[in-house]
Amino acid sequence: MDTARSIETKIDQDLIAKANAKLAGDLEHDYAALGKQLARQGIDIEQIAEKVARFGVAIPSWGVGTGGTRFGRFPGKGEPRHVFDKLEDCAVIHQLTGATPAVSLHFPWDEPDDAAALRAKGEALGLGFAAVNSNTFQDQKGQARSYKFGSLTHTDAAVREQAVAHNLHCIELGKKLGADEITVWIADGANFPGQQHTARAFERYIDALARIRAALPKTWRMMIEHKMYEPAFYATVNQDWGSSLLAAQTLGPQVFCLVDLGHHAPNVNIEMIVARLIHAGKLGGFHFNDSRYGDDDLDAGSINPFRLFLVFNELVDAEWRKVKGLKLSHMLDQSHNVTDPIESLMTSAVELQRAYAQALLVNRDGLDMLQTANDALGATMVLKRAFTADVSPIMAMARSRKGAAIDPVAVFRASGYRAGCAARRPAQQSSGGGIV
Ligand code: RM4
Ligand code: MN
Ligand code: MN
Repeated sequence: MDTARSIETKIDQDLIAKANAKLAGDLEHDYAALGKQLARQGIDIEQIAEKVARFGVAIPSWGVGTGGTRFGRFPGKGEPRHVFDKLEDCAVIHQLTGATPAVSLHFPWDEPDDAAALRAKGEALGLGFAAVNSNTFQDQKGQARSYKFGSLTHTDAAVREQAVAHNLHCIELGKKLGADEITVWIADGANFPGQQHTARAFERYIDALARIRAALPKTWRMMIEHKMYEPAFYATVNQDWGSSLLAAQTLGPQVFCLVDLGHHAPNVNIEMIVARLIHAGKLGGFHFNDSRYGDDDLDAGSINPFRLFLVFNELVDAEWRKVKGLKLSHMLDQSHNVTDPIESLMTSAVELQRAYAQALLVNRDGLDMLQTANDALGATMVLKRAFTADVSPIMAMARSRKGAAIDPVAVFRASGYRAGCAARRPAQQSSGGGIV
């Protein structure tokens, strides 16, 4: 969805236009200079800019509230109180970046009293609904059975039943909102060797997922998300991409693997996992974030931008090879503990576009030749050349042409939006996502 279609703009469009006018001259100059530089490599900057402009990533509704750790949470002023407030913040992110046209909701955190009203609000704000997420990793008030020892893979069939029913409910809600995907991440696992029967837990996982899949509309996809550890510290049931792929293959054509960049051991080669899942026709999408040690949920590109580039390099390569049936859902999954979530989400979306733009600069035919000739240094230099290019003017131009902000953070700060939120949203317990 385009910002131009948005009815309720939260930040004065005039403020954006005025701020852009001040920067437009420099941007034209930088864009033209980069265009000349790329032309010498046979690259048409306009083609890159068009692709970057079309790139969108979904905002996780749980990311717009201040995050926390198990040691504490330090909420900022003007946090969203409920899903409607969250949508407004997401609309601001999209208004200023033009890069986040959809929102990924998490139930029951975002459970609406009136799904039609929520859908209408999204439409009014120019936002669509990406994958819905089920939550069977926390007990909710009034819930009959506890997830302390698992959900979809629990030893007690009644608990599994409850967890399946929740997922079916999420699908129903998603249908009402116009979504067409569900992401299932479970916390099920064990803290101690021997606690859980490794093989049987996985069998129960497949059985429960098969029941959810049976309720999927034909046009829907289910994505399953692996995670190495946390909250289970010895083993998780869907621990790694191998388990995830096995489950997705067993479950058939509507089930795909979702890669959350933070869900692997620190030195794992994620770009290779991406390539393998593409090969298997089972890569469904991403939860983008960055990490140094574990599932840190830091801002995309903030710790290891080269790794992010290498992931996008695989995606662009697959596009270049015209891999059939590749459909990817891009989502952020981050926790913002010390920054304004809106600022973090805006810059993260831009960092994804940066990695994408850089990957588009890779001379694929040249790389192919160098690889065939076993020219290791030459080949790696092709990637480095693309990665070290400053493509900022491309993203800025894409934003400017959409009426979004050339400098989103500066406009956000000048807009007083957060102070306005603080005045109209009295502090209270966040409605979820801010606490994990
Ligand atoms: C998990 C996982 C899921 C997300 C929850 C909040 O670690 O990344 O995708 O739904 O956190
Ligand atoms: Mn995730
Ligand atoms: Mn995670």
